[in-house]
Amino acid sequence: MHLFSTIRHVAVAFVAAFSLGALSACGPSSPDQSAYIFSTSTPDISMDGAPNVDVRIMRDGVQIADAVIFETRFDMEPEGMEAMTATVTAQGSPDPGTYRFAVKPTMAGRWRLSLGAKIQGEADTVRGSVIVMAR
Ligand SMILES: [Cu+2]
Repeated sequence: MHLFSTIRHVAVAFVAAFSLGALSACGPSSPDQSAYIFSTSTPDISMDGAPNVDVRIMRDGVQIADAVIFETRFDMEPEGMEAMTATVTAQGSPDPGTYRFAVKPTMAGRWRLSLGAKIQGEADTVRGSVIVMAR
């Protein structure tokens, strides 16, 4: 289980790195990642239980309500600990355009929630992340 989880994380990291490379090369088939803004209304979360992180995805000032989130990763990259990951579980949408995730930070500090989504009109996966502070 742990090994599988590690392999999956490595795979996700590789895909992310590849996407960045494609982006800097301005490949014609890569989606316009920079057009999508990922933000959170829950920048501060508790160390207790499984707090919610709410993420909003916007493009051109419009909330994206039809995203299908199929990749999630919660890690301590903002503190230089990218290898430290913790549980993240999708909780659906509390309102259209907001995506909720229950997380279990194992250490106080800044955590990054990275998402990969299928969005209508985009052939490729759209990726983004938000940073929250666990106290
Ligand atoms: Cu850590």
